Amino acid sequence: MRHASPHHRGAAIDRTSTPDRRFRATRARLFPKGGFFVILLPVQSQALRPYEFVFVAPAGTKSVSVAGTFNGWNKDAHPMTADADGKTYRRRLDIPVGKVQYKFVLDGERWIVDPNGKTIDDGNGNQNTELVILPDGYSQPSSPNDDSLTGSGLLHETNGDWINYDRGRLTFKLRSRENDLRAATLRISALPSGKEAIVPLQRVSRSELFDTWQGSIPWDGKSPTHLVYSFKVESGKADWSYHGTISPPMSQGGFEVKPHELPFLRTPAWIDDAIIYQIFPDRFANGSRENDPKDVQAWDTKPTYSNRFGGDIEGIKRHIPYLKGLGISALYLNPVFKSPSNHRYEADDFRLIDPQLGTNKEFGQLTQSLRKAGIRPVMDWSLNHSSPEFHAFRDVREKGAASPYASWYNVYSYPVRVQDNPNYEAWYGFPSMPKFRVMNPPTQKYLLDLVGFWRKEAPGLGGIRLDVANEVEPAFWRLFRKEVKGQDANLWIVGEHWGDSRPWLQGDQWDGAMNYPFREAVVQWIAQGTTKPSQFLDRLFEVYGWYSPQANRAMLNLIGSHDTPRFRTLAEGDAKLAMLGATILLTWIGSPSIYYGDEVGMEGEKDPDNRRGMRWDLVGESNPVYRHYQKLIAARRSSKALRGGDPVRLGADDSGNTVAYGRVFGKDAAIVAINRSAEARTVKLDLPVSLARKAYVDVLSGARLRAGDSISISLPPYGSAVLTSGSNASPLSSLRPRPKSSAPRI
Ligand SMILES: [Ca+2]
Ligand SMILES: [Ca+2]
Repeated sequence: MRHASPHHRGAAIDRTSTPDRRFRATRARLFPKGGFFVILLPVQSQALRPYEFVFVAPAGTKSVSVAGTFNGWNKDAHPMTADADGKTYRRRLDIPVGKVQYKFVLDGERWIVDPNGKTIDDGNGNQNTELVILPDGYSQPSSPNDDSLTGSGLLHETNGDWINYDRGRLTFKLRSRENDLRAATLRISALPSGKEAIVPLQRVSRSELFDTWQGSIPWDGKSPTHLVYSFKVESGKADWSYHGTISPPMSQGGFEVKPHELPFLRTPAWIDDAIIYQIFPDRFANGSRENDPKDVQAWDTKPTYSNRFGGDIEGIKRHIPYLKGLGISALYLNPVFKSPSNHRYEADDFRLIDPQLGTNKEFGQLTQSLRKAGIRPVMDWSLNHSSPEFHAFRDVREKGAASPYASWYNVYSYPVRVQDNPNYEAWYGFPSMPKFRVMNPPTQKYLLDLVGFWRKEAPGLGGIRLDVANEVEPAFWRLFRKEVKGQDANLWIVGEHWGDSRPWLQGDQWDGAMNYPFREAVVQWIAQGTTKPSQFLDRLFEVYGWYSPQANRAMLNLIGSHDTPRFRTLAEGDAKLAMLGATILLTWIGSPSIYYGDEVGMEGEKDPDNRRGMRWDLVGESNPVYRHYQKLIAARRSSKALRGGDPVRLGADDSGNTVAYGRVFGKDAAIVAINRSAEARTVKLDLPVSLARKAYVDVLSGARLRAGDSISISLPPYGSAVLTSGSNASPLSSLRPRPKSSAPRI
């Protein structure tokens, strides 16, 4: 798509006379008084453009706000104001150019799409309104061969969105209009030494609107450094200097940054190598009949929203050998706090293990035993809300406004009524989930103190998954991160958010997020067959491009969870397609999370059916799905490239229905090829230097392959290959000189 959606409204604001305010002042500098030169410069860079949201509310609406990708879907961030007519609500905001999504929020809880906007499905069944804000100048064509530049597409800023530190290198990103530049170069010098480097940038991704260019210099991640830099951008025979403003080539001025002062995201090292297994505690294994609820159901009962199967901590403990044998290294447990529901997402008591699961002591023994077995336990905390039985809310129910806990919740009127349409703020309006005011000091203290409490109670704790984390104030997560990392920098913080999680992964909140956009891409191409290979690979790399490499590695990648239908069921029960999904899950960048039972090919519709009792009878080498998972896990454990390597795009063949990508970590390499067609295919790939001239083993078939500058991979119908480079790479690889780092250390 090249043009603004014809559906969006109110966009006719000032398209020409308002260059981004940050650049207005500097523009004048280019034309010094008395100067005689006149150079036609492109329109200046644009990060934001003003846009007015307009919504005509139904009668009886008390408030309307707009929430979207530009404010982290925060319904409180941007309330709209009613016109004199009392029903037309407006809000003018500066919106990032490019694609954004939003919804209107009525009375703080009803999320609706813009009836006058373009509705899109986010792939998870959620409908959002999509808005495309084009920078100036996009109506003209662009080419890397013409002598012109769409300056409004250029962007770089001196913050963590554009500069990153990871694995010994400082990386700089530059955005340009898609297909506009022939080349881009970073010119950088260090103060006070004046030492300089010229770094040619690589184009690392391309979307409909923008290209992303990137280059890096070595840095140790901590030494104080003062850097001054600018970008040389070239199109056709022309070139320009960009340093916030676009100037004639070789003009003075530059961005300045002290990288040691930037709050780069620092994630636990262990998560880079993790393979996660997710357990819904009531459904994994029943190790003790003594703690069973009175109405416990038979293990193979069809799940309902309320029935219970008696799964418990003892059951998990007894299956540690199974988990260890499977090769997983982290265990994500759905909530275990005392709770009235079988999913336990609303806690009666955040300091007490549900008696139907066991005791705090048993839980501590479990976490210790898991760690001994090389498995880091990850707890699931729902700090957004409590149950109505939580002591604070119970007190408010009993004492009303006089309760010392009244400030812990948003209560609209007293007495509190726990019933439909509750008179207090609740998650999704569910009376069973009264929402905390997490920034209320005593509430905040109670919730932050849980970190220290559970670190003691659950020795070996590896991480915390944050439920509905996009609905909690970012200010709270900033405090939460300080608390967690202050106690143990190795605790992994992973937030639940189903879309683009960039706002939370800037170094001050979470380490990673549930990677539902990844899942959506795999589901659509593999399970449902509704997208083409090229669309699939584009989307995978687009999502990858959202985040820093370390955030990508700390994502919880999944193809199914307690909140989605089982992958195999979405593939209409097809085991081969389920195995292709597993291949991608276990070979893409990010920490793969296996939803219990997927490894034996379990099925289940959307919840609660996706929470069936674990099928222990399906575990065994004769089960091809299980064998496939075993091989993939073993491959990931033995290949540095598969665990932490950067992804490399190799090819997508829409007519053959195949995809291939690589993973590269130093000299270690892997190639993954997927055939989603019913025919056998041979995929021929031209390889970049990082993957070429190596000896590979297909961990799925055992076949040995030797790659030259290209490779041919034979794939069975609905089959895949996972090639990992052996420790002794082909002697051919020594014939080609390795590319030298283009930047000297400064
Ligand atoms: Ca151009
Ligand atoms: Ca039990």
